[in-house]
Amino acid sequence: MNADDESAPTLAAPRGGASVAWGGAAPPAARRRFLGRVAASIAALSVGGCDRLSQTNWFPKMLGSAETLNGRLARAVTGHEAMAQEFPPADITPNFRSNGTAVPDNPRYAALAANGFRDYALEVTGLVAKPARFTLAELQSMPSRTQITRHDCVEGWSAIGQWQGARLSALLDVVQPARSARFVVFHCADPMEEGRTAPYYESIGMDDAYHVQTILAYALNGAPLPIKNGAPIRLRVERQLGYKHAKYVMRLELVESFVNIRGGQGGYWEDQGYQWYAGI
Ligand SMILES: Nc1nc2c(c(=O)[nH]1)N[C@H]1C(S)=C(S)[C@@H](COP(=O)(O)O)O[C@H]1N2
Ligand SMILES: [Mo]
Repeated sequence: MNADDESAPTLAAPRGGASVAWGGAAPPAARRRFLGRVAASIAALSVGGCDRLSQTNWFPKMLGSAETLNGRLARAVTGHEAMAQEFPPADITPNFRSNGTAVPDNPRYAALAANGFRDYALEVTGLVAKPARFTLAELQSMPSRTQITRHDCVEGWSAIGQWQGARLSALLDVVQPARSARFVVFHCADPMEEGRTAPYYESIGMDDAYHVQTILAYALNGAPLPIKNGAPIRLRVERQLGYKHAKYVMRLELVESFVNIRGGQGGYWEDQGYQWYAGI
């Protein structure tokens, strides 16, 4: 791959805004182009066959929520189990930078942090048989995974870090999602606007939720997760872009749909126009 392969890679432009360029360490352009061609041909097919397809029962189920289309296309090509690339320790970026919130402006969070997060508990609510709370110590004693991966931010930077965390699949096995649960929503501690009414949030589908590399990370590069990187718990969902990796996670909510949550697009940045499925 040469530098020319990285031409014109952009995320879908936010509504009414400028498009966001990739940084230098973007993923293989060839795969993106391939996905793009697949997307284009399926889009063409769908448009051509729309009237006929929409008569069937499965069509609304399959395409009823446009936000899942990119994810379905990516999985059609790469499979549910496809792994994000992992790296040797020598590749770790010495000082993993912070982006977005570096310290949540939230008195409740400040009190938890001041006490070393000993009183923190991750709540799990929504469509589960057994709603639960997990202290940090409980999360640290659950089945875990340690992985060295590259974080790609749409703002044009990447960094490689070693993350350790509880497997989200292990936590889901405890709370037992209902069959109707289709998304895990991550509610964070950091308010994004004046008045503290709108904290950061994100959501992922169940295939990413059960993926082996999807963890609730409590350590970075062998040390407790720094506050600037999301302490005490931040999501790692390695096949997607940086903004999906919710920091300062306080509550998980299992839902069938996120249309009634906040702006209805499944995440803080999605509500500003970014893609819900942010595949790398
Ligand atoms: N709660 C919360 N999570 C967040 C953000 C944020 O501002 N608040 N920023 C996102 C973005 S855009 C990126 S690139 C990563 C940055 O993670 P880092 O601070 O560990 O580098 O966190 C993501 N998760
Ligand atoms: Mo980002």
